Amino acid sequence: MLSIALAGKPNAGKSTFYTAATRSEVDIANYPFTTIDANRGVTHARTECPCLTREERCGHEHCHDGKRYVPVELLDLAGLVPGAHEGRGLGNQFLDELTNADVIVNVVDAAGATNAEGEPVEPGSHDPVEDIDFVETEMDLWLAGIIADNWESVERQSRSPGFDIEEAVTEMMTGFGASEHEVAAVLREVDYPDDPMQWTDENREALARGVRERTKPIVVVANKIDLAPEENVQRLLDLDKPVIPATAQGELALRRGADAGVVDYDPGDETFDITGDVSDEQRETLEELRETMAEYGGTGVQQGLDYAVYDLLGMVTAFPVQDQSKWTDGTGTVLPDAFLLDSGSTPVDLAYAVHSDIGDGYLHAVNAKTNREVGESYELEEGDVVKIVSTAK
Ligand SMILES: Nc1nc2c(ncn2[C@@H]2O[C@H](COP(=O)(O)OP(=O)(O)OP(=O)(O)O)[C@@H](O)[C@H]2O)c(=O)[nH]1
Ligand SMILES: [Mg+2]
Repeated sequence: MLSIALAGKPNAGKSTFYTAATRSEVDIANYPFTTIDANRGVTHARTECPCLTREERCGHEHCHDGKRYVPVELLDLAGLVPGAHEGRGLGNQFLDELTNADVIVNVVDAAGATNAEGEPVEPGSHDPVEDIDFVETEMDLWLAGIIADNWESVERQSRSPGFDIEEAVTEMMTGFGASEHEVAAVLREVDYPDDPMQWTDENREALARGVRERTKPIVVVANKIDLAPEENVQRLLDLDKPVIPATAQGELALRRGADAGVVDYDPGDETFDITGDVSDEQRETLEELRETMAEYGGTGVQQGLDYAVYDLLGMVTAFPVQDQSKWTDGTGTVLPDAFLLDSGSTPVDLAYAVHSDIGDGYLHAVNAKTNREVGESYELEEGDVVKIVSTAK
């Protein structure tokens, strides 16, 4: 499953975002380092369900009126402080977890109500722009440190005939989840000595930064917009980076309200209806939230997840079916599964995602929207419904 990690300084609202997005209750509190051990759960990316092109909605448990929710993993990590790569704060073990994720959501306190260490301060008194870059820097320095720890082995290899620095570095970096292609692209961009003995910390940091930039895209979630001065949010939005304004607390209130049957809201909606009995105080809070959502186009939680999955990673959602006219599986469930695949994926990749046997026995595929057979090199598009014909069942 695709994995999204929530990173950022302590007290920014990561666990609130996580609780809202996964609906599993974890500790939330207004002091730094509430979370110590990582929380791991399932949330969803939202897309349009292909059933929208048909007369009837599919009725799948993950389809609400044509809004389709596709499972992805979400990780809630301990807060990160400047110097974490050297062991400050809760240290650096969890930087490992960050680098294992496919994409990172950097949760920032846009209200400026917490300082660099995550301690509560007067709202508006800390500049949230300062909280953005350090997450990248900590990841880079941590990775550079690991490269340095492993450098001796590269130096040793260089004594053998036929040593190739590019090969040696590529082998090391693919161990961290980078592809050969990505490492090659980084090495083309940075200057480095051919002799590993002459590499400096700067060379290793440049390598680490290049690999991290290519393999760990980051979206900033500017959280606490309900509390934030508007100019703070605007300054964050003006940065030359992807920034999604959000109120994790607002999303949590709506999700709890929806679970309790007092509000009608699907994650990612721009607004909601109050459908049950709420106290005057609750109504007032909800009406304030409605105004904030109107200003920013929703609570930003679902939008942040969707941005990570569809914009940063460029994934496509494909729906395999067995019956190309009814769009069902063998038991009659309509649009039973949704798979997130890298852009450029083919029907063969989808077959392997369903099951390796289906992939191995792949014969051909039919686009069930057009009822036309598609070739092996056809690039799947968002929302494709595909019947795979395979020797395996
Ligand atoms: N006003 C407002 N407060 C929020 C929002 N999101 C979270 N908070 C509050 O911010 C404080 C910290 O929230 P947490 O979710 O525990 O933050 P965290 O980033 O997980 O913190 P650590 O685990 O310590 O790293 C709590 O008091 C939350 O209620 C929001 O959108 N608006
Ligand atoms: Mg937390």
